[in-house]
Amino acid sequence: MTEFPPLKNDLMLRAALGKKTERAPVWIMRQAGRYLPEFREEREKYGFFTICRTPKLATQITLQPIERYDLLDAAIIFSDILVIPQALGMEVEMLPGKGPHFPDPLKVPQDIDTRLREHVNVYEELKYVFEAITMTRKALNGRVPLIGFIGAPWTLMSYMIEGGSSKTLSKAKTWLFSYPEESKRLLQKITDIGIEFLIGQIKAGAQMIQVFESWGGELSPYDFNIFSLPYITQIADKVKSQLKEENIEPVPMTIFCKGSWYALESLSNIGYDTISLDWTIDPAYAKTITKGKVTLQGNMDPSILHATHEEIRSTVRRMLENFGTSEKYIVNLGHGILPTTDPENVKVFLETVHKVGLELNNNIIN
Ligand code: 1CP
Repeated sequence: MTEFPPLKNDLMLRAALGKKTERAPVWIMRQAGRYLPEFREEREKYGFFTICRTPKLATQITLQPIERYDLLDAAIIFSDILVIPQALGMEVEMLPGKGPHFPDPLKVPQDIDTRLREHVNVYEELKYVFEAITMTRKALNGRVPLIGFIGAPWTLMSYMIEGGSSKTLSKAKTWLFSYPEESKRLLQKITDIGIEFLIGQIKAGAQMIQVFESWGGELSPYDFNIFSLPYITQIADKVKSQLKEENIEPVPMTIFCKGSWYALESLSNIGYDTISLDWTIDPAYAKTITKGKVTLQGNMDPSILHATHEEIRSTVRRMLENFGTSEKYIVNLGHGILPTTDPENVKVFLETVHKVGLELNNNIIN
C-alpha cells in the first residue's frame, strides 16, 4: 500500500471511534459542489463524469472547500454514487440543472442478465476513483482525513430502474413487490460490487467510509428490513472481515439512511461506527435509541443555510448543546448542501461550530 503523510487533524476519526474530542468535528455532505463558484467555473469547462474520471480534476475539486474555509475536519472524494451502475455497464448522463439521467433504465428482471455485466472487474472499471483517492490523499498532505463512499444497494437499484430522480419510486417499487426474488438478486449483485469497491477505496487511501441510502425513507419499516437492512449489514460485515483477513486496519464506517428514523435501533447494531441523521430526528431521541453504541452525525436542515447569520448561529448552538460536543458526535447537515446556498453562510456555520464547540467543551471541563 502507498505511504501517505501523517494525519495532523484526526478529530473525525476519534469522534467516529468514540474517543474524546476537544470540539465536535465538522464536514458537510456534498461540500465540494454546485454552491461554490470555483466548482461552477470548472464545471463550465468539463462534463461531470469527466471530472470524476480525471484524478487531477477530482483532486482539485475535492480540495476546493478545504482550501476555501480551512475549517472543515474532513474531505470527501469528488465522485458520485452512480459510478457503480456505470461499472455494471449502464449509461448515465448528468444533465445540467436536472441531475442524473439513464437513457436506457432497467425495465424487466431479464435485464439483470442481458443488460448488466455478469462479472465486473472493479479494479479496472473504477480504477479512476482509486487513483483520484490516492492523489487526493497525497495532496491533502495530512491536513484532514479523506472520506470514500458508495450508494447503498436499494438507492442504486432505484436509480437504475427509475432512470433518474423520482418522487414516488413507483417503478422501482413495482420491482420489489412484483418480482421480490429478482429484486433481491439485483440488490445482491450491487452489494457484492459495493463491498469490493469500498475495500479498493480503503486500499487506495480512504480513511473513512460513508454508505448513502438516500432513498431508505421511501420504504416502509417492513420493506426496509427486507430490501435495505440485510444488504447494508453485509456491507459493514464483509468490508471489516475482509480487511481483517488481509491484515489491513479497518476504517470507521458511517451509514446514512435518509428518512429511515424507524430503523435507528437496527442501524446501531449492524457494525457501523457512525449513523448520519437527517433533520427530522430529534437529537435526544436518537441518543436514547442508540444508547451510546455509535457516534451520531448530523443533522441541521440544509435550508437553514439560507437564513440569516443569527438564525444559523442559534441553530448550530442548539444542535451542539443537544448532541454534546466532547464525544460521539460529528457535526453535519441532515442532507446535502443545496446548490442555492451562499458560501458566506457556510463560513458562518463552520465558524460557529468551532467557536461553540470549544466553548461548550471548556464549560464541561472547567
Ligand atoms: O462533496 C461532495 O459530497 C461531492 C461528492 C458527491 C457525493 C458524495 C457528489 C457529487 N454526489 C455524491 C453522492 C450522491 N449522488 C448521492 C448521495 C447523497 C445524497 O443523498 O445527496 C446521490 C443521491 C447522488 C445522485 C446525484 N448526483 C444527484 C441527486 C439527484 C436526486 O435524485 O435527487 C445529483 C444532483 C447528482 C449530481 C452531482 N453529484 C455530485 C455533484 C457535485 C453533482 C452536481 C452535478 C453537476 O455539476 O451538474
